[in-house]
Amino acid sequence: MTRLFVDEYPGQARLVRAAFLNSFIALGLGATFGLVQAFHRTDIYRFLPSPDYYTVLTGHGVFLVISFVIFFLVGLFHWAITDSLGQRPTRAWLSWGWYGLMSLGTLIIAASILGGFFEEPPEVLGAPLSADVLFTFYAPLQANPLFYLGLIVFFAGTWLAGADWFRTWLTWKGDNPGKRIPLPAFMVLTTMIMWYLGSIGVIVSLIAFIVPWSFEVIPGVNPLLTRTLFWFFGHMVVYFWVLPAYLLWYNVLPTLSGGRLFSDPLARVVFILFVLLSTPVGIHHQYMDPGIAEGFKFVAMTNTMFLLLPSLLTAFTVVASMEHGARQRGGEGTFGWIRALPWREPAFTGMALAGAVFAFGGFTGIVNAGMNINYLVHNTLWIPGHIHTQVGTATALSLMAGSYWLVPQLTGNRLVGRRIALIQVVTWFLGIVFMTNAMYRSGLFGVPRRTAEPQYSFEYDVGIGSMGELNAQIALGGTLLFVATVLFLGVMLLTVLNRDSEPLVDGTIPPALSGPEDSPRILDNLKLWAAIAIVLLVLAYALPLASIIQQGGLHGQDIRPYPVVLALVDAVQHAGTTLGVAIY
Ligand code: HEM
Ligand SMILES: [Cu+2]
Repeated sequence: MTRLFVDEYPGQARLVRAAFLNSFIALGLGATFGLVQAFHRTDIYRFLPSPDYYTVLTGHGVFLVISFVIFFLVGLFHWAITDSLGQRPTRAWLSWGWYGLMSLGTLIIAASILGGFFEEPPEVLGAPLSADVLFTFYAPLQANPLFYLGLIVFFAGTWLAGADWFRTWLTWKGDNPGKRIPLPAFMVLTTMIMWYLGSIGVIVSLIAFIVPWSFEVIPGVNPLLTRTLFWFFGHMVVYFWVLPAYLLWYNVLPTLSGGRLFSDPLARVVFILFVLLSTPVGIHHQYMDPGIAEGFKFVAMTNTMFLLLPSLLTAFTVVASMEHGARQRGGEGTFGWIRALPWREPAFTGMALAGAVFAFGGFTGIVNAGMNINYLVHNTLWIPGHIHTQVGTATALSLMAGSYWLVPQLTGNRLVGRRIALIQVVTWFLGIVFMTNAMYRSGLFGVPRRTAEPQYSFEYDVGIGSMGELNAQIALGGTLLFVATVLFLGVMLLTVLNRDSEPLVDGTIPPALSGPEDSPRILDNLKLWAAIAIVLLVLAYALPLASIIQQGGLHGQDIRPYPVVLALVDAVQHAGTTLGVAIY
């Protein structure tokens, strides 16, 4: 007997489908931009003028890591809360309210970015409609005010979504006094506590500084302050991107492997560690920023190394669960059990490959985190290499694989093209191996990131292979990724249209081998963990922020672009005076 989410909660399924639809549109747009970048920056095929590269790159970053991932996340979380608590969210208008705000915010953001493609962008709110500020939108790069307003509306939507799920949980708690929070719901709630705490930085930065500055209400901003507030949020957000994948790995992957989750208590510990540690580490993105004392950077580095712990625990728990599943299916031997896993199942294979890539991303993350080695890779193509193994694959591929399992339960339609789905996940995996391998290596030879023209006018001296070979791999990898995206979207579209069919999946998630009753009750005390997280945040950020404001002021100097020629004349005159000769 298949138990379908859509039959039990038709209203909730509709909202999840709507969120997924937005997510998939963003994925299609973002992947197209990614392909353009891969061809442009390797100089293999160009059809846009280079200045437009930054519009493309902003769109790529924002559509993928904001719209694609976060819309999927809210859909997945809405499903997880409803399904695991067995409880409908209490107010339908509230649910559709956050969905509406997030969609409106996204439309505004998208318009402000895409406006940049016009030769003469229309004037909106006193500035040309364009937002070439990349997804790290701190000063001094400045976008049209609409871009920031769109972000604020979007963030408001996510806050409201969290409120919706907390309400649902409180209602459930009232009806089920003393019961342990089911694991998927626990993951949703802890992730949202993390999001509330971590997004405060960027919201303050937007409302107090960047928006007034973009409207020219205040003369300038302290760039280091907006950077620091951005990264206060900027590291936490990477976990916000990855935790939906974790939710799938902990809850769905063991089932798909034919077994059960190894340890529910360990999973709870992992999510609490993220609440505590994911925000007080943001300064590790600022090792190269002048104006922040080395000591603060060192503290951030130490915190970051602690943050490896939850990832390693996850690797252990998830692999142990897969092994358990494989042995249930008759797998034997030290490694022989791996063959007994259901490799023909696209949802399984996609998630397993995503997990494998995540491990590589984790190792390269340790390189980024080291204060001294970071100087080697900072702002090189190594960094997008890292991004694409983490959010670009661990998350994106898990979400796509998860869709193969979840979308049939949300639509009541059978998945179309299982073989194509299998080819799709493998194609993505191959694409990412080519692209990121070449990105990592290019980075080690100093090829910069975020530039349309990385070739300058000299030849890079690459250790092994050649620059041509690295570029070819980036273009090939990018093409495979794009093809995989198109296949995924095609399978999804056909599945949604596949009306008169019955899904083959069963949505039941079996209980963990070591269940919640084995974990201390204090783990479910969300108030306590939130309070400790706030203390850690204050400890990590109070002094650096105070010192930044003391040095540069709340609003800093006027940092409008300064004409270089004038600066040069000044400098020459200054040199002349110093030397005792008058130069005019
Ligand atoms: C079709 C698949 C994709 C291709 C071909 C692709 C290609 C690229 C390339 C070539 C860059 C480097 C641009 C530069 O630094 O000059 C880049 C940057 C980036 N990509 Fe992708 N990518 C793809 C999918 C993804 C996905 C799925 C995600 C996340 C969910 C993602 C997130 C990012 C981010 C965050 C950056 C950095 C943006 C910035 O520096 O502001 N990409 N991508
Ligand atoms: Cu970080």
